Amino acid sequence: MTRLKDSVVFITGASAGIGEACARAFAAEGARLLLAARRLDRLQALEPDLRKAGAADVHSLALDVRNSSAVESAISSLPGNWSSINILVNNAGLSRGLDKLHNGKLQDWEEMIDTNIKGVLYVTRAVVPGMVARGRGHVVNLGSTAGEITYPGGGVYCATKAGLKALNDGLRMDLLGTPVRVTSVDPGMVETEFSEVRFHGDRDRAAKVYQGLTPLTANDVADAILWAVSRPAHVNIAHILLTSVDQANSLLFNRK
Ligand code: NDP
Ligand code: 8X3
Repeated sequence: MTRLKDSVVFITGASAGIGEACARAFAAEGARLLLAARRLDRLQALEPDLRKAGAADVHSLALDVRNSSAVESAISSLPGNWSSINILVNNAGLSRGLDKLHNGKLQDWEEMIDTNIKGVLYVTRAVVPGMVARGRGHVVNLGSTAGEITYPGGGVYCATKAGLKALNDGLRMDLLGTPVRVTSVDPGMVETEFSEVRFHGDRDRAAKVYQGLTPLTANDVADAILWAVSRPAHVNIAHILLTSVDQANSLLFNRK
């Protein structure tokens, strides 16, 4: 088992949903949590709870992963005791809209591509060289069932997650010969703020996404991530695909 106590775990998008659940799960293992999101107030509000849950320390950063220079300077200016990141959870991401591609909004596309692809690249580029130099590290990327099978209206979101799958595999190949591990955790539907963000704050429409079925919870996904990163150091989990029992893939659901 890889022990997580006192490991520095950097989680992007830790202010809500899966990222927040990961922060709680790693806190319970005694990790040192480096948390990033645009809503710093939310991260700071979580800190007391995380410390109470067992986090060895917590450091929160206001960061928009779409801003390459902000990412670079946030990582290069970390205080010495935070700079040796052991685990990176590339979780920050979002979907916007469910329009047919030929009617899609350019602003929605830019946001998804800039966050889900370019944001992951910027953070990975800033963090992974240090892992290689120190001879220790694990990168976890949040993929999706959407990266396996495209669904109508989701073309651009699905393309970002399919692209991320390629990046995950490419990074694992490029890191061959180093001890740094790379894992993609690909959930199906998880009830978080994801759909509310997709529908630009329309809560009624968001609630309908989960009606009549039992979706995954953010904790279910955090569990899978915790399992992947706690395998013995010679074991690399390349890919975990998980759905609720009410979902077979991106297109097939059991709705009552
Ligand atoms: P939430 O909307 O609940 O959380 C998204 C998190 O990402 C928030 O903390 C948000 O923080 C952060 N975020 C978004 N944009 C940025 C940005 N530009 N810079 C920094 N942080 C950002 O969604 P989920 O927890 O569900 O989603 C987390 C990840 O899981 C995403 O990559 C998503 O694609 C993926 N996923 C989600 C599934 C689902 O059904 N929910 C299923 C499969 C994968 P803030 O707004 O404060 O910046
Ligand atoms: C999120 C899952 O099916 O809503 O990646 O796109 S889905």
